[in-house]
Amino acid sequence: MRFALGTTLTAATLAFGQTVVKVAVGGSSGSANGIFSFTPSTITAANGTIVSFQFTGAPGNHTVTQSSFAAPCQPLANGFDSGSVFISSSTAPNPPPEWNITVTDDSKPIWFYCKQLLPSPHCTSGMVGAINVQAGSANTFEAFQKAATSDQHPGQAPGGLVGVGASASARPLVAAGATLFPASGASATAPGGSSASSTSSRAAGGSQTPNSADPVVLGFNLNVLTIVAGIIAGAKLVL
Ligand SMILES: *[C@@H]1O[C@H](CO)[C@@H](O)[C@H](O)[C@H]1NC(C)=O
Ligand SMILES: *[C@@H]1O[C@H](CO)[C@@H](O)[C@H](O)[C@H]1NC(C)=O
Ligand SMILES: *[C@@H]1O[C@H](CO)[C@@H](O)[C@H](O)[C@H]1NC(C)=O
Ligand SMILES: [Cu+2]
Repeated sequence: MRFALGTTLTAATLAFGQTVVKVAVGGSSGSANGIFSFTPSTITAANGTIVSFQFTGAPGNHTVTQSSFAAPCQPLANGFDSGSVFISSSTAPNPPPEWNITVTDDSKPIWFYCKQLLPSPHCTSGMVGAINVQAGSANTFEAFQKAATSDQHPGQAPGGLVGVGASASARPLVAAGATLFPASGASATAPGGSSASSTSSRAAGGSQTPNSADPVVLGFNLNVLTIVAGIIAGAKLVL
């Protein structure tokens, strides 16, 4: 029984882990990495780690969109996507717009880019990032970023909250001073101008709206249930 309780506490630590890694989205004029950047551009993040994207690039209009090593500026099927966060002022709101994703599989690299095309395609300027690049692999961040600069047409198809190896449970938190596009989760423009509805499959673009059937939401609820059950079991032990 002691062992069972210990296991439950481990699950609680994973579900509510304290490890948070912040990544700045976009730079400002004069930033060391330029305007079209994620800083840091590479991070290592174990399962359960929250990667907290801080939209501090101002003025700016940026996304965090999952891609792949093979196609750095194209959305990955079933990938995550923040949508566009627009800041008009040259000073980012404080606190800045924020988007958290939680790493669910640290065994493979997670590649991402910014979809924005204006004033020139950000991905083509090297606005890409990576989580858990594997040491010794030929798939280096430098090779990924170099490949990004030769894609002149970054893909615009919307992704979802749940990605491959990392997932969000909500859209970015955007307070006064910033705007989220698309404004609502249900509508987004797919390539070719057709409208992707919330009923379309994730592979075809997916939905930005958290769905109670999403694995991440179910997983969270199951974890909460596990913890509650564990606390009850623990209480019984004490009694
Ligand atoms: C920000 O980018 C999105 C996606 O391209 C676009 O829909 C939106 O109009 C842009 N916002 C502004 C204010 O330029
Ligand atoms: C992280 O989670 C994934 C998916 O469940 C699993 O394959 C991987 O082994 C986990 N990593 C570690 C270090 O346990
Ligand atoms: C992101 O995660 C941090 C750490 O758990 C939390 O303090 C913050 O409120 C989260 N932000 C959002 C927008 O959920
Ligand atoms: Cu950008």
